[in-house]
Amino acid sequence: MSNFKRYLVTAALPYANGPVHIGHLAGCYLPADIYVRYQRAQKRDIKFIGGSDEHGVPITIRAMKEGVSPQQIVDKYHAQIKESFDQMGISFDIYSRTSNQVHHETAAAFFKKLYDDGLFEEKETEQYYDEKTNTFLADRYITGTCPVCANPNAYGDQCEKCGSSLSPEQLINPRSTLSDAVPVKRKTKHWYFPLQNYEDWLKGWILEGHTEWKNNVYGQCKSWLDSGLQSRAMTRDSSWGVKVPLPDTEGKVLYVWFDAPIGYISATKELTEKWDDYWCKDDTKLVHFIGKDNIVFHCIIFPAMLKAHGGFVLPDNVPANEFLNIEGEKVSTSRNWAVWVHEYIKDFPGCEDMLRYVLCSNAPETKDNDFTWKDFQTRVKGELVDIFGNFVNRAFVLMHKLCGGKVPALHADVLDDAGKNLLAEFEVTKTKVEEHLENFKFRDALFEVIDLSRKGNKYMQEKEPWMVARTLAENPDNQKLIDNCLHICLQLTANLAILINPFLPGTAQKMLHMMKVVDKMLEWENAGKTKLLSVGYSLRAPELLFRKIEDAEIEAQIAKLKAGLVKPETGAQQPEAGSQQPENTAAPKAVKEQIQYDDFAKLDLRVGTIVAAEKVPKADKLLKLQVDLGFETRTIVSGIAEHFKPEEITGKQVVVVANLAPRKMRGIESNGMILMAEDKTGKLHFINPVDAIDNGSSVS
Ligand code: B3M
Ligand code: ZN
Repeated sequence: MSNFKRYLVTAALPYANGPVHIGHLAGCYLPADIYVRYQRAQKRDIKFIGGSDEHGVPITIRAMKEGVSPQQIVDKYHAQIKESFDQMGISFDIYSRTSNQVHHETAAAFFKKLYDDGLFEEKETEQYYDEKTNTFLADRYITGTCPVCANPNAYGDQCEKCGSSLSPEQLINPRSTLSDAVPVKRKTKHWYFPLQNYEDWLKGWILEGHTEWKNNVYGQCKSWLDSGLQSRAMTRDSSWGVKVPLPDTEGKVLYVWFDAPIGYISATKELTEKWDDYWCKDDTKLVHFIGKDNIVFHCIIFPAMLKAHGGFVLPDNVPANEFLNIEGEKVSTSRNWAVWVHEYIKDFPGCEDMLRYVLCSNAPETKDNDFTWKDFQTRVKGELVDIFGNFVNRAFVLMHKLCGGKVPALHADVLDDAGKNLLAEFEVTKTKVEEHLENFKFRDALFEVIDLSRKGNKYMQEKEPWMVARTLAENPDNQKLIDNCLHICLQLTANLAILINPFLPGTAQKMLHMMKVVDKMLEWENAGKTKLLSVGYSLRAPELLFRKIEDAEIEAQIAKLKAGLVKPETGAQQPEAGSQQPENTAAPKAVKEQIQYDDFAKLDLRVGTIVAAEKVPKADKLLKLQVDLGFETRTIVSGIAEHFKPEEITGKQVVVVANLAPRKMRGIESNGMILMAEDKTGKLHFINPVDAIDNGSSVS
């Protein structure tokens, strides 16, 4: 065992500019939570630190686009994210935020110390500036035509069409994504942190000192260090963030990646007066849980900052995960290709542990992995319902039926090898789970727990106590066989509660309730014990631990995902700053949820002719049409004014939904709807019969 006296565990601070999705959970919050819950059960002194990252350009841009203040953006998403974590059982000791006063003070003081120690380089450079919005533009916020492939929507750092990496100077007709203005160059002064000065130290510390780090983490560090480090600006021109604590620096703030990791320190200060025990004593084990895109910041830049500052512990490990894809495609928040945690909680109430289970058993620990709804359904059914849940349920049902609702005795005289072996497995499994968890192998650890319940099922199946019960009239002594089987199965159930607790805390609680025991039983030292439940103790009836996911539920989720209906509440289809999709590369519209023929047959579609058309006053989009349906002429208001002039369309035949309930638009009652096709550029086209036919003809 280690000689660490206390643990400090952090999970990356999510940007408060949107909700969290399941990729976030799988990548960092869930493994962090499992680790912390396990260490707490080991009675270790541990603090679990989290919070929202509330600074940075994406937040100011989101605010600008929504026409609200950055504070309003972060208030909204901080609350939403915090709630999602709560509901998923992510058990932070504190979930703070970087817009807090304590954080501003802590980050500013950190910067000031490095400044006073002469550790920054001061440099004046020219940067692109948007004069309309008065903002300096990061490369990503400049678009223009790619000099390589002529894509008109290339970014200032990269063309996503041909993959060329670019600088804003290379773009033809550069424009600001914020205002469409032509960016101009302006001089600006910033403070740079010379990372190259820490290169040798970092090489020794990581490449020689931390060979135990995960391959993906060690590998990324090595390639950064091998290619040589450079000075990085630690300040930005912006009005949102931690103000640079130096004279004459109006409009300058700390770079978000300078202040955010200091957020871990500020949050610990908020949590406890003894924060410096955790941050400043060598016998603290500091562990950062993050996703792979944050590796350089947590393994190189932040440690170099801590080293430069002095007096702080360095991370002992940074077990970063890779990414979780959804249904075979990369998560894209701008395209709305994501499973949002708050949506899941709403759609599957009470099923939080089931998601925790699937995200852990399929976690992207060593490579990118795929989440599919089908796999979700299969794992829940095949592993949770049929194995773990089934075992616990059978043990309880049979104990009520065959042992009077009480824990039966263990009779040594009839205890066979199968029983002895299974009892011995408790300790073996405990040791394996422990080893995996200490080494951040969460999938393997969880597998062992499920495997133990699988062994329990097999044992019960072999012993068939329900069959033995039929022999009792003839041979009353056989009750001992039944007792032994259920005694062992119930002690196993108690062990399962302890072992599953870090992964599925809600399930462990339900099991405690069924066994009428208190939380204390969940202490890790109890795992492996074979006498957790006393003989003669009466237990409750079983509760349902998990439920099956129906086909219809996953079909609905897939349809929702494909239809782009899973949206962050405010987000609509608005792409996020920095990841705008040029229109012609937007995802093709997926087919809507399946309907039955009867649903379709309710529509009455008819051919009609537009006999008159005029603009609706003060409505840019609407045309008022008179459509001759043969049996009558209808007034229909249609949102096509931006696409067609009234005179262009009079005389055209169209297909009309003739039985749509009337609706008032701008005071005009519209009686039906005309059908149009929209191509991928958003242009509308008429759908009409190839040959002119009688008005009123039905379409089916
Ligand atoms: N907010 C980036 C991210 O959410 C960043 C993490 C900060 S951790 C100090 O991926
Ligand atoms: Zn290109």
